[in-house]
Amino acid sequence: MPAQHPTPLRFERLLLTGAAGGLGRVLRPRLKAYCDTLRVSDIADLGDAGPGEELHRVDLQDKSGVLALLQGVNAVVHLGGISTEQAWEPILQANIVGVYHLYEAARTHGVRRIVYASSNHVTGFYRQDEVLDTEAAPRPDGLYGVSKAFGENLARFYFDRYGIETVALRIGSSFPEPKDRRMLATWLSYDDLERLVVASLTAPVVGYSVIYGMSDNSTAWWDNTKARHIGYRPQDSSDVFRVAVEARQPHLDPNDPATIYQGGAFVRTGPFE
Ligand code: NAI
Ligand code: 15L
Repeated sequence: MPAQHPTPLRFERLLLTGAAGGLGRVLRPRLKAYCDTLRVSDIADLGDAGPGEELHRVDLQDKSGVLALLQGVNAVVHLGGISTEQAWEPILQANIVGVYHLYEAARTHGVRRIVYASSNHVTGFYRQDEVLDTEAAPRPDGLYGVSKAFGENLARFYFDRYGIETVALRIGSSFPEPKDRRMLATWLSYDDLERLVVASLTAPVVGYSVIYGMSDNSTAWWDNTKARHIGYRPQDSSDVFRVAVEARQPHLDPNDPATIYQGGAFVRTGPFE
């Protein structure tokens, strides 16, 4: 039975990986309210350090770099890595080798909790007429989805073996607005993303948990009932965009795999060289 550790509501030092990316740039200013020091990392340029920030330019492939990155950190929000379907080699290095480096570094330094940006593409080959709960078996829709399923499995192992807690966020589509009809179901507003990440960091006990990252959308393919212990309450909804989105995309091809499956166009993207 792994040891349980109290979770502080404010952290001394939080690590945000992937801080130069789309969601990293959203969360970077917001997470400062929850920690004394925010350490941000990416392989890409991070700009200048703001008050209370530490900048680390680290490639997730670099085992010793990742080890140093996690020193002195209380908890991690792990967004870094390849975020779309791409060639195997970058996915392998960032999302498989990289996530292993992250968990090994967490084990070495005694980091107790990781909020892991997984993806809805772990279950992208379920149909859009199915509603999944958080225990549905993975049906990845590409190598990217497979790599996120690997990260989830690794996280589960590091909890069972070493007691490192993880909340795996199967994020839907987190953008300023839903871009198409599919995103009316998958959309996660930026404010709800913050609520989800903060709830995942601060819930007293999470063990290894999976939760889908979506706002309170009327159309939904996912049921987070089994993740209620995390205490995430979405406040936004794609519904306010519905009329405009449907006007932009009035017709859907019922034979298009992107219309049939939850993963949308990811189910027919690739293979890449
Ligand atoms: P993004 O692609 O904009 O950001 C990812 C960041 O990771 C980039 O800044 C990139 O430089 C960095 N990165 C890539 N390879 C790296 C490496 N080898 N070492 C260090 N850093 C590396 O992606 P976005 O949209 O910000 O997503 C963040 C996370 O959330 C990703 O893990 C993505 O898979 C996941 N996610 C995002 C969704 C969304 O709607 N934005 C939906 C589902 C999952
Ligand atoms: C993801 O996993 C991607 O990171 C993001 O760019 C979106 O494409 C999202 O899924 C989605 O399914 O809309």
